[in-house]
Amino acid sequence: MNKIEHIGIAVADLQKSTILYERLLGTNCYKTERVESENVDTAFFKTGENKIELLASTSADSAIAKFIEKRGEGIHHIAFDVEDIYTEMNRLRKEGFTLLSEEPKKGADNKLICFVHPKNTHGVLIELCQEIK
Ligand code: CMX
Repeated sequence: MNKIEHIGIAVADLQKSTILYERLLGTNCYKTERVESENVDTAFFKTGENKIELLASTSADSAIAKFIEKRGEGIHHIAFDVEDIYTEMNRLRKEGFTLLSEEPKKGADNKLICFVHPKNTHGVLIELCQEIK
């Protein structure tokens, strides 16, 4: 894995949280995007080499809605940039990790993504993401 690509933060109100993170980071959100397949609206910020992704649910039964209901707002996942997501998924399968999808999915910000179950990783949801070239 190359580097931390972004940290995902689950929020209840994307508009309010975007204003707050713009004040916090001293930089404007550079992109908002709805990801239908994940039932989320996202807002992205650049912080040097890395990014912050705010995630708000668009449906009551989404992963983000369930997360906030159970654990409240906060850090939802850490995403690692990978060169080739298929190679990395195979490597992790062989290492015994549980991947949350058989195939990569199209995620926000022009990425192919796949998640690793947090039960394998000491309670931290890990995302692999590969830039779509
Ligand atoms: N980080 C750490 N633990 C998490 C978690 C997270 N983000 N989300 C859920 N969990 C924990 C729960 O607290 C619960 O723990 P306990 O068993 O100790 O109570 C356990 O995982 C099972 O959780 P659950 O509420 O029963 O939820 P599910 O099993 O239905 O789903 C998960 C959990 C991680 C498999 C599911 O959220 C998933 O598939 N996530 C991947 C997709 C996703 O998160 N999409 C949103 C982001 C999309 C994007 O970045 O674009």
